[in-house]
Amino acid sequence: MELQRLSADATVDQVVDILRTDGAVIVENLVDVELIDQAVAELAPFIDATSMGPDDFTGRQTARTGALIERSAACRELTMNPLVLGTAGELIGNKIQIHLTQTIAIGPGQGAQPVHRDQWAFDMFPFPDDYHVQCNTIWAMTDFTEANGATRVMPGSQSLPNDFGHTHDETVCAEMPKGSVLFYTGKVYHSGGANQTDAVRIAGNITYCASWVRQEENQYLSCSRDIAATLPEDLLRLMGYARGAYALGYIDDLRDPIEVVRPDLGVRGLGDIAATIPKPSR
Ligand SMILES: O=C(O)CCC(=O)C(=O)O
Ligand SMILES: [Fe+2]
Repeated sequence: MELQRLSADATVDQVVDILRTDGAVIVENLVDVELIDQAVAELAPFIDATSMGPDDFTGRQTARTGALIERSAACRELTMNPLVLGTAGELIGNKIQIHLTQTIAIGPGQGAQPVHRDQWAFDMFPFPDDYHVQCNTIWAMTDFTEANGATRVMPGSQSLPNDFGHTHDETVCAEMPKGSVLFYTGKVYHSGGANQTDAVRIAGNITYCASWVRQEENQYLSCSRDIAATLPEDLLRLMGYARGAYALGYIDDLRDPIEVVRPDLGVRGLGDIAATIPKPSR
């Protein structure tokens, strides 16, 4: 089964429909390459200073560089891409927040990563098949080719049992030009590919999760207060400077957490508890 591809004028409904059936979809050339080149230029000193992964899962020839909100204005724009936010909100069906931000720079000689599901990060919690706790993106920050380690995906694998038994023979390759994005759910089996070239493959991996779970990358500690104070309200809320539900994440005397970085933006009270009661299903 091949990965489906959409063009940059794709709608949220089109992306979500394919995510529900295949677990992954590529949107080609969603942003200009200039934005990607800006991100890579902003991040280059940090990527260069990042140690290689400590194990075979993170990749011993792979540099994972986080804190993209702190470090890159271009990545803030990628994080807030309207098609991405619309898709994540619709798939998760809940208030959402940033789960993690990282570049994944797969170096020459890196072998393929073990095939896995990203939602295993939640300590293997058995989320129901129809509940999506997360929605993920991998932006191609270089061209992605089979030879340089493009992400590998098993489309349609989201309902298979949990095990490490899947091989790369069962996967297809998310080849795509720089500026394209691979959307994939937390349930679909996938992996980083093997890099058999002399050049580094760079991905911008930005993921989103339901606002009631713990984030994979701690946004409060990965972004300094000084930078946070300069960010727009919608991005701060997405980082987690918000209540994740009626009473989740307030500070001290029921205050809005955004007041820590932007005292002018705090909203009094916890929220509307009546709105949190599920409507009877039809
Ligand atoms: O680098 C990639 O293409 C995928 C990496 C990945 O799936 C992961 O680290 O969870
Ligand atoms: Fe993954």
